[in-house]
Amino acid sequence: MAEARFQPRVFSGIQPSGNLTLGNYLGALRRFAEMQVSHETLYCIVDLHAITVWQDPAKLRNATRELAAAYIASGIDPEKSILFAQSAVPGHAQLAWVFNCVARIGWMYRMSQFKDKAGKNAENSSLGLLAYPALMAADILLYHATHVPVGEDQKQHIELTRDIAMKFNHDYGTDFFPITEPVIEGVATRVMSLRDGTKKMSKSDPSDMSRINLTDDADAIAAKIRKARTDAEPLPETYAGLAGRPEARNLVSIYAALAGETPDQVVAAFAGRAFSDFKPALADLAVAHLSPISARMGELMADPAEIDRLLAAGAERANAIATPIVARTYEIVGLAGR
Ligand code: AQP
Repeated sequence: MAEARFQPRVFSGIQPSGNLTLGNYLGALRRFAEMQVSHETLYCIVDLHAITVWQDPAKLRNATRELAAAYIASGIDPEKSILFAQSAVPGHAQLAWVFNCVARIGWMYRMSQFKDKAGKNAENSSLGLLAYPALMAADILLYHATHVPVGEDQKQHIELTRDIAMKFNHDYGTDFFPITEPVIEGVATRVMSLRDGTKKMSKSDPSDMSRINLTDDADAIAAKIRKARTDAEPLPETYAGLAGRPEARNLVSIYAALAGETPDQVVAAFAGRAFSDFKPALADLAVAHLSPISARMGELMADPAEIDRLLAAGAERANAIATPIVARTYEIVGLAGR
């Protein structure tokens, strides 16, 4: 039964859970800005996701505004893209409940992000942390989004979103929800920690030296890159020659992403040279890219009322798409409310 025809529509979100990193920028923000040129785009500040682990309320409110500022400073135009906070659109929580009843508990236990974040004490983590991927499926499917740009770490959650859409469609004999495609492209879909090349660069890593924050100043960026873990070997002739050297590969990939070059071009330009030569060039490149973003974020944060106004306008536009989709979902399921 062909109930819906799906226009290409892009949705993605970021948690307002603290310092945004170079990983968030290269894996997500920068690509979001590129996609708004050619697509209808919705970009969300997923504050309901953030509270799956405890957040200080005042800090959460500030982090929401700061993330809105980062979106805009990274090139997202709030007139063109729909930019909003998740909690301002009730449909996210409404659809998430339906998906909690469609998804299976076993699917949630298999998610590697849950295993990583819950750690050894999984029974003591919030129920929301376990159900996180059902809320993420609701975020995406609430807008019938067809494409979701994300970093590599979110691939498993998008696969689960597809499973939830398929099971809903199957259980209710419909094709109301699209089967969404992840968009994981570029050389920096998984930026690694500066202290451990096998771990993702993350805003919640306890070590600030493990990441470059979008708000770091030039001195902090240079110091973090100078102290980034590497090895004593020089750069080889080709990127393939960096096999087994995760920290070195990470720095080369970051350089390539920032410079708009291939990793092979970067390695060729520095072949035979030591990391002590490479690191200052990488630091200059990172500062040149991030300084204007951080300066623009500062300007935007000076007027929080304007950020709130932009987010409210975005929420209104998002609600206009979401409300009929929730109403139709409730009707399909047989719920009395509209
Ligand atoms: N290291 C990374 N490399 C590439 N992409 C990344 N992303 C995150 N880290 C990297 C992408 O950023 C988007 C938003 O992520 P998020 O904030 O919603 O949650 P996350 O993936 O859990 O990111 P963090 O930094 O690790 O946050 P915390 O520490 O709060 O959990 C996603 O598209 C993600 O792929």
